[in-house]
Amino acid sequence: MVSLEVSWAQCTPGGYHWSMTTTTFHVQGMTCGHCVAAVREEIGRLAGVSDVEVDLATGRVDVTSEMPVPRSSVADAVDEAGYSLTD
Ligand SMILES: [Cu+2]
Repeated sequence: MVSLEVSWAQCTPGGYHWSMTTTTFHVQGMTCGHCVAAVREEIGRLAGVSDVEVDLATGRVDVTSEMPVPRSSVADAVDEAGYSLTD
């Protein structure tokens, strides 16, 4: 009975973050804050994406989403913003 209660407790969606996933991409060509804003905006439009973190210095882009975002979708979004993925 105790183990049943424990497993039930673990299945209760007490937090939302547990189902979120973060995928890292690298974008080349960004040179300033406007570039960062453009990339963030385009990737942010993708279905399921809840947050986009961009590091201008390294070109690193961390995409937080409910489901893993297809690389092709991110590549298209980045391309739409005028840049491209490097890895
Ligand atoms: Cu720029």
